[in-house]
Amino acid sequence: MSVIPPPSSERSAIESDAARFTPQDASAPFSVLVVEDQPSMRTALVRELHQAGVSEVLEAENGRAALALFRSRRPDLVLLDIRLPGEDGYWVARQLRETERGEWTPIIFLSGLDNDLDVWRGIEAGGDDYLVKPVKPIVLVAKLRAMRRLLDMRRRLVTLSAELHLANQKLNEMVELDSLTNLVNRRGMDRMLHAEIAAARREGKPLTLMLCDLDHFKQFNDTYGHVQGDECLKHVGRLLREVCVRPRDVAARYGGEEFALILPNTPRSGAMTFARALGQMLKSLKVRPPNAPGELQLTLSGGITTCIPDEHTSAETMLMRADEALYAAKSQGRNRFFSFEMQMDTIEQRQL
Ligand code: GH3
Ligand code: MG
Ligand code: MG
Ligand code: MG
Repeated sequence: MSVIPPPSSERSAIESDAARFTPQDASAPFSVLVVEDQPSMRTALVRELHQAGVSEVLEAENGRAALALFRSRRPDLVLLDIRLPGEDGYWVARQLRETERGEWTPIIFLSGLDNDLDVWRGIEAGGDDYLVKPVKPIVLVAKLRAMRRLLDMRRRLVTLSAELHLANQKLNEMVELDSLTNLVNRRGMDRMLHAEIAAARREGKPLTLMLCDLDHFKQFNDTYGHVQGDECLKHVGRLLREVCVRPRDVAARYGGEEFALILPNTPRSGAMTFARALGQMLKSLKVRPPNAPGELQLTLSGGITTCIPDEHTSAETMLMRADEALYAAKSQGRNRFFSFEMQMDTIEQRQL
């Protein structure tokens, strides 16, 4: 059996165009795996493929060799004979599809004449098209083109959907970002707090939530203007980001001049250390609005709650508790941290 050329009449009109399999991107390599046990048929197919401009042709004479080549070389298309010694073409097609997992390589079956059932079973096994042997070169090239077109389209779709996925991710991040301070916003904080409560509950680890509020910030705005107020918020945002050194610590802008810190795996003692460090850092942060008489010292008050979450713990209960603690810190004179669990409004705290 050999590859037979198209009749001369068929060739004349379309020969120049059809003789070569011209991929859309001519520079892109295209490889074909030929699985055919008959040497003469295989040789003829390989020759035709080379003539058609296929850059790489791989050959296998049985199913197992085909599978090994497919796995190691990943051709762009497979020409697969149905009748093979040992495992048949249907088996090979099923194995190839299983190997791919989510990818797609066109498979064109090679079947004998008058074998409609072969074709049916071939498509059922995962084939995409078929060619009747002996194969006409013009039909072979036409099918290669059609498959290449589908393959290109699919690859573009895959690229597009990956880009879309990335854009979506970016959009989600933007939706959860506060544009003034670049900290996570309230929406992001809510999501992360829910997630960290669930994680801490699962792991049986302590979780600390801290709500911080700048002291007398209205007065600052009224005296130095909103623009200077915004600058202050940016400084504080940077400082909070710096103080969150562990990868899962989150600093968020809760709203206005209020900030929230989510500190996973942080017990009361750790929360205390953290509050001290934050107080020290804030002390060294000096701001000087142009219309101010000199450097100004910002202060903030913080409400802290720490717990190992159980089934009654929710983001709402933790926020409420931190907010109550914040209120206590404010009413006890500001510039301090307070926690009901620790009753940490000590002299030391007052000196922060
Ligand atoms: P307290 O110590 O009790 O917290 O007093 P406070 O003045 O900080 O609190 P209050 O709630 O009375 O006022 C908060 C002020 O924060 C009001 C507003 O001037 C200021 N503020 C809130 N959001 C922004 C913002 O995005 N930019 C600026 N510049 N100021 C803000
Ligand atoms: Mg055969
Ligand atoms: Mg406030
Ligand atoms: Mg305030």
